[in-house]
Amino acid sequence: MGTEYLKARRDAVLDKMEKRSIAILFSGVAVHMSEDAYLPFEVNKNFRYLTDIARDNMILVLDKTGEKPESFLFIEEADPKMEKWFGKKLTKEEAKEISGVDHVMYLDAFEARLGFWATRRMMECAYFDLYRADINDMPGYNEQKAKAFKESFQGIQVKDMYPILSLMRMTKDEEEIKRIRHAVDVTRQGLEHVMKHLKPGMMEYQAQAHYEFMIQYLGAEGPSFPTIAGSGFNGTMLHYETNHCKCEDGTLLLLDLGSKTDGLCSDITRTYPVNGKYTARQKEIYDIVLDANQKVTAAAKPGVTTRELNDICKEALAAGLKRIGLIKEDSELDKYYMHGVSHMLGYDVHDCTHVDGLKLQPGYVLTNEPGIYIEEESIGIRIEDDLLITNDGCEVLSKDIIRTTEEIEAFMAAHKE
Ligand SMILES: [Mn+2]
Repeated sequence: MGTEYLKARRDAVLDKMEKRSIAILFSGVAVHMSEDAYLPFEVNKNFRYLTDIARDNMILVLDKTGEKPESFLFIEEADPKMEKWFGKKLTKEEAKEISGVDHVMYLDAFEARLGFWATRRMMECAYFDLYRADINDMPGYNEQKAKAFKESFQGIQVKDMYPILSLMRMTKDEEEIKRIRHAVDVTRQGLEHVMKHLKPGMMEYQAQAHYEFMIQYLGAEGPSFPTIAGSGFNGTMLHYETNHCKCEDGTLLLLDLGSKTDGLCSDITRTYPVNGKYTARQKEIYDIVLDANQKVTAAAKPGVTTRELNDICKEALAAGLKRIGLIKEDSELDKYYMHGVSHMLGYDVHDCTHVDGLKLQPGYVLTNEPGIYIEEESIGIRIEDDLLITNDGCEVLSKDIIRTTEEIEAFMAAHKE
């Protein structure tokens, strides 16, 4: 496949940029945690999307000021002394081979080059990634750089490239779909490993360790978000991440987890019986959640909105809970189900979240995750699959991750030590 898919992505961005403009995208810098320790480096996702490189201190420039559009990558020049401490930097040749950009240069050439674009090429507009998740967040690295640019180039308009990238990233190309499939398959193997070992008395963090061992063993970059392993009552807390309790006999273990492979994420939830058998009550609730999951899958197709999927989910859950007498009115469902059924999935687990209310299109990848949380019975059940929207419906990317109570009980029974 080479780097054709990256060139296609960059060309699509260039296509949407204004004439006499450039786009400047920083990969970011590692953030200090304390003393000389750093937080794990998180590359800017748009930078990775356009280069397939997850390294700090790099700059991608898409240049639309000349006769034909060109791409530039500015990288650090290796210092052998520093490499002894912090590992090898990419060489120009390696950076070019991975990204397929037209020109790779060292960072010290960046300013002169910027001056050239600004004056000799009469650049009118510069795009930066100005995304901020929350209005109260500190400005990110790219936003700080945009501010500095604005101050030194008063006559050049600064624009946000995030809307362009975000819309593009909603529709996955073949390479992204291939990688998400892989991430989902790694997650399947991780979950099967948990099912093989799960038994009463196991600590939640041990179930987490079984999962994370297997995905790491299979070469994943790591979990795509902090693993949620909530047993019994803890399964009713949506973002329980402490995972420090014992999985008691007769309870359920809710596992909401994912893997990241080559930058792309999976996000799956399964709810297993700790001792290998669901109680009649657990099964009753489980099947209501599964019914909602299946109805959402059946409805997911181009033209439908995630809001409509959520309505379908709520209708199914409410009907089920009314049937077993847990609620009388649809409005009471809020007590047992309080989140959306779906979010986009991609380079981020909650991918391109600002694009709300859009109609689904072929190539979108999203989750399908109904749940029921009954605090007073310590029953928390969620079943989450990953869907790829096709031309006339959807494909369940996680179809091979077993989900019925019968399949799960049979699997656990077959692998009891
Ligand atoms: Mn999810």
